[in-house]
Amino acid sequence: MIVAVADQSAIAQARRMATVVAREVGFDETASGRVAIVTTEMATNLLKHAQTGHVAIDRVMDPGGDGIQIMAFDKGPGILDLARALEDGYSTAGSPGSGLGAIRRLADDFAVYSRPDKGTILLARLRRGGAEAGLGLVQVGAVVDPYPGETESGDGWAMVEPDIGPMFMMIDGSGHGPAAALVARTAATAFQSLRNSNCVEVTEALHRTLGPTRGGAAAVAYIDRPNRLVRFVGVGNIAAAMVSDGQMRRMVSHNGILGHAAPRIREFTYPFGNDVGLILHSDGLSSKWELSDYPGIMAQHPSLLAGALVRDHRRSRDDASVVVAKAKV
Ligand SMILES: [Mn+2]
Repeated sequence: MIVAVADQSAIAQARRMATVVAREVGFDETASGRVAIVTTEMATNLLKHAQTGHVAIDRVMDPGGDGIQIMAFDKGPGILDLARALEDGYSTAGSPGSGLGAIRRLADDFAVYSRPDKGTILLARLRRGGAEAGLGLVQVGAVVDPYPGETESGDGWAMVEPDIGPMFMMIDGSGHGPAAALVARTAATAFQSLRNSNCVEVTEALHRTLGPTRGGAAAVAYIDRPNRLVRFVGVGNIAAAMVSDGQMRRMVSHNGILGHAAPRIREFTYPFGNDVGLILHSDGLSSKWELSDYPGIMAQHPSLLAGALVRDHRRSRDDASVVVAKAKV
């Protein structure tokens, strides 16, 4: 969920939201306290250095373990000297400046993407089990933000990591609110229980499962390591792209509403080279973006690109979700 930060009251709002998610994840008092400090520092930094921006709070569910992700993004002046900004006691705003150094110390994962005059994306993750020690062959970053005024999102995503490679599913339940959220939950639960690496069979199974619901747009993407292919099935409007060796290719979906009308469930394959990345997002984001707008970002934590796309391409009247993954090959 995303909070717009333009004044002091938004700092408390972001902190409250983070505390709720921390409780959902099962953090104890001490860990929840750390989450509150990190969120407060990040929101305060936005006001100080960029005047306005957004804080995104997301639950983390990936191979590194359960936790919470707090991201702050702005279109401010950028951090001109990152090394210096990370020093304790240093602040460009002339305050005591515990800022970035404190956030980095308290977080299990910390990353920054900043460009002069284009703004900054700051990532902090805190995990129940500590740092991303359990992180295996895939690194995942995501942001989900409900329709304005709704508390639950009709967009959702899930991943499974069969022995042979990671597989991702994104769903955009038709409409918004509780009925759309039911679609998202139903699809995620079904996807995780299937554990089948055949994208067409998975999509057909989701189509049957979603029959009694409103249905929605959905995509399934599988990084098939043995065959060095990304396998992709898309029904309806989920934007998808794969990245390898610095080149991005958009992947093809067919029209339809999964659960109701899915006239073509067809797999497309895209070969990859020395590395592979995956980007999936719902139509809560415009698809008019280029990876070249964010030089070097794929070399960093994938949540930073998710944050950048939400910052620059969020449409206001819809649920929004974006997942970025990087896999070792
Ligand atoms: Mn949508």
